[in-house]
Amino acid sequence: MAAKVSSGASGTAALTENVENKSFNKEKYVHFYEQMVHIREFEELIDKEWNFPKHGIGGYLHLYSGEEAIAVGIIGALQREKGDCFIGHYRDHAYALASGSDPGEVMAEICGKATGCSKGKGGSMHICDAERGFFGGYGIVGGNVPIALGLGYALKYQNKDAVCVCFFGDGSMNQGAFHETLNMCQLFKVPVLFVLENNGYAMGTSIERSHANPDLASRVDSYAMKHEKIDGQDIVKVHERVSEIIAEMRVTSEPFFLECETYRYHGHGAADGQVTQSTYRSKDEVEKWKTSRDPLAIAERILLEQEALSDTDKERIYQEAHAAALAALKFADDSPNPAPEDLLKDVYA
Ligand SMILES: Cc1ncc(C[n+]2csc(CCOP(=O)(O)OP(=O)(O)O)c2C)c(N)n1
Ligand SMILES: [Mg+2]
Repeated sequence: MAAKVSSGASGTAALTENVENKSFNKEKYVHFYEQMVHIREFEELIDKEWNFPKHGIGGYLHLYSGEEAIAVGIIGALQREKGDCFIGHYRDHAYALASGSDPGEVMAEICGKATGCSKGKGGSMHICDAERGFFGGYGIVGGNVPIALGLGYALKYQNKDAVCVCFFGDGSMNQGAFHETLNMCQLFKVPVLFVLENNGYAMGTSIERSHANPDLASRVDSYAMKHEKIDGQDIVKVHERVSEIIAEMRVTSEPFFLECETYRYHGHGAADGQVTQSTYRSKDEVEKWKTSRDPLAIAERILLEQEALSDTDKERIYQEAHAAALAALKFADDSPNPAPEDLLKDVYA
């Protein structure tokens, strides 16, 4: 079944209404917009280049294009100095880039180079940057969710007023460990913000075909956990609401479940091209999301309306982002492969 294009803030009037009641921080949202453009250009470049053997991009590659407002809006609400941390799944390049990781190191990891953030031993699904509080991407669907409970428990144990954010997809919600985690997290009052990136599909299977109750946020009622569903395409809505939720979590130390409605533009993985993609979702559906719900276009409209961005700025930001992505790829291409004698270093035996 098709993922409905949400009626969210697709019109200008709704966007204005969304920012009118807040003291709109132009500088912050221009920065978020720049981050989203950088992530989009980075990923679109990889999409073009991934099958050229010279880059050595091996294994899996899952792109985040279309979902950028979630990573940027939420990671932008974290405070590293307090000890906030986060963990993600395999669609993970954007988490690192949103937290300020070096794009060259992220690209080098994707290309399996020694200069990569996981020393070239993890690849695309295992980007991490513990210094920035990013405890990694994970290839096992739902595998990161119990780890988030451990990270959150450590924060509580250390008496920090910090939170752990756990990003995952709709597919994770049908894993047993997901449910054990939510039960324990609510029982022990552990400050984990569970962020469901609901893009309507787990690989080629729609929500309607795989979830007995397709109202996903309501499923956590079983654990008496607070939950909410928001439009994941509007960076202002995401960031403002998440900032409020996190501020409350710092005081209560209780978990929260946030469903963000979103859409991925590319196939599930780089090998799932447009041809296979059209067997489970129509080109028309993909186009509708791209043209009416694109997070970058929504941010642009808000910033133009607020006179925080001009067409010239927009052009410059895109050029800079494209140049940065090319520079990251060059850094990766010029970097050495991991040395054979380092094979067993930095890995668990
Ligand atoms: C435990 C486990 N089962 C199956 C897979 C194969 N698999 C990889 S991604 C995926 C779909 C997950 O979809 P979702 O959680 O909605 O995330 P999305 O790809 O939509 O971001 C599946 C079934 C896996 N990696 N791990
Ligand atoms: Mg999904």
